[in-house]
Amino acid sequence: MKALLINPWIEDFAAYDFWLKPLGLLYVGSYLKKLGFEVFLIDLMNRHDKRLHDYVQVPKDKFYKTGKFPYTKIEKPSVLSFVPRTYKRYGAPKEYFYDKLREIGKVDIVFVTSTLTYWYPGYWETIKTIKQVLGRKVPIVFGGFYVRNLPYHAKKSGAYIFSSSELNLLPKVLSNLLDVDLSVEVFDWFEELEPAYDLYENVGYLVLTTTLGCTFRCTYCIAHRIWNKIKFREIFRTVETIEKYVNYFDVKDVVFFDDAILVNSHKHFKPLLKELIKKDLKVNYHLPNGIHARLLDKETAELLKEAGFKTIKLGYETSGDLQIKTGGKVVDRDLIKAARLLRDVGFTEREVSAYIMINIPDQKEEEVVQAMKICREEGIGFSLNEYTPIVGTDDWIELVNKGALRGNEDPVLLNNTVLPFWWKYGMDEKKIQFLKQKARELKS
Ligand code: B12
Ligand code: SF4
Repeated sequence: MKALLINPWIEDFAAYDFWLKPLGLLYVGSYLKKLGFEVFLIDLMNRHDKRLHDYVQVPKDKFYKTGKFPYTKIEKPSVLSFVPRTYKRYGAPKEYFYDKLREIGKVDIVFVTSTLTYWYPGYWETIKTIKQVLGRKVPIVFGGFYVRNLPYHAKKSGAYIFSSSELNLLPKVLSNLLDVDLSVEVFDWFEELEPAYDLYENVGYLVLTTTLGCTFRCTYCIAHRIWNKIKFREIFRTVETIEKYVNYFDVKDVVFFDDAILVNSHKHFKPLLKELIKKDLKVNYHLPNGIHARLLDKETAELLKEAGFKTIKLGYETSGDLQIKTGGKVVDRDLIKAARLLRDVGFTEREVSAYIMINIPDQKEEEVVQAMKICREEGIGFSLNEYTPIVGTDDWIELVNKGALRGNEDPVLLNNTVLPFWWKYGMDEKKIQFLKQKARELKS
């Protein structure tokens, strides 16, 4: 039987390919292969697909194969009409999608993934297009973070929703949908499978995760609610996967998406780093998903340097009382210690930077400025992320309880770019712009 995987479009005011790969969907691909499916992939967000150049001018890579997506200007959803920005569909043009769908031809089932909740218009448009081309009879299974977080909303896309992270539920779902017997023993898919990168003709970089879950409980984050507990993949398997695909695609950049890569590091990340150093694959490694400053020690810093890490993001978020109020994962002294350890082994501010969030509920402007100053004093960079209340987090529950959110907002209204234009409980656009200007001054 033939299965088609699709990484859908993103519709938003802004989007950047900061090493974006549909990791979850690639695991689904591997699982389907194990079930005996012939699997195809259309990744509408793969800037490194050579065929894309036949349809559109693809912006050149910026640093380490990241870069801007091609886009088409589109009309805003009516609920966003008040936002004075241009709305865009990022990714491959429609003609590319039509051609790819026609080329692959008849399939038995389609799988569409999702990530950020407020990107749903792009996912829905993708599903609509699939139906237009393949007809209404081919079942479309829709999964990923948005579907898991907002299943009732995702259902309105008209696809069959899979709102779990447990891939062992797939055989039963598929048996029902396709009316065949696909029974398979429950197995540890995260350990035994690897993301099915072989479905690509070309990629610019590799993205992997060596763990699932997080041991912290930050009030603004949902990651710890997605997986019941933290899971580590055996080191030798991760190394095997990296080596195999680095050689297969001849890529120079390998990216880790882990939420908590430093947890239990003497048993996990340190031995992994030592193996990667031994292998000497001549690639750049990147950690774009804020690591835990408190868990970083001298040995890890040295190993990161020796292994060839080029991007290290530290999760800092804010200075001030909110550090404890939001869960206590990091306080100033942890950040300072981590920055010094990394600087001592030779990392520069180009390689190490902290994520600072703006617009956390009850956050004061001074706290953001203070956090930026600490980064400057310690010789590391920083990037500002605008806060977004994620449905189901402690923050969101509190905001709903105190009436600062209704609880049933259209997900696009919770987009961090949109929030300052309407949400009177947080910072307004003027304050955000002031902090961004302050950031530019501190960086210059
Ligand atoms: C890595 C990561 C990033 C990376 C890259 C993300 C990217 N662009 O792809 C970086 C660090 C750049 C990043 C940035 C941001 N991120 Co982020 N990110 C993640 C993270 C940690 C992992 C996602 C992942 O790949 N997981 C591993 C795979 C294996 O899991 P999965 O995708 O869920 O797939 C599983 C299932 O869902 C299922 N599945 C998936 N697809 C499908 C499809 C089908 C058909 C089926 C059957 C099953 C299925 O199978 C998989 C196995 O179980 C998640 C948190 C998390 N732990 O999930 C946040 C998360 C998605 N990010 C989040 C946010 C808010 C952001 C930012 C907006 C932060 C900010 N304020 O700037 C930015 C936006 C970046 C951007 N423009 O892309 C939020 C989303 C909130 C929301 N409202 O949607 C999350 C949930 C984290 C959080 N804060 O709680 N992020
Ligand atoms: S913000 Fe980071 S440390 Fe906190 S729960 Fe989420 S993934 Fe874990």
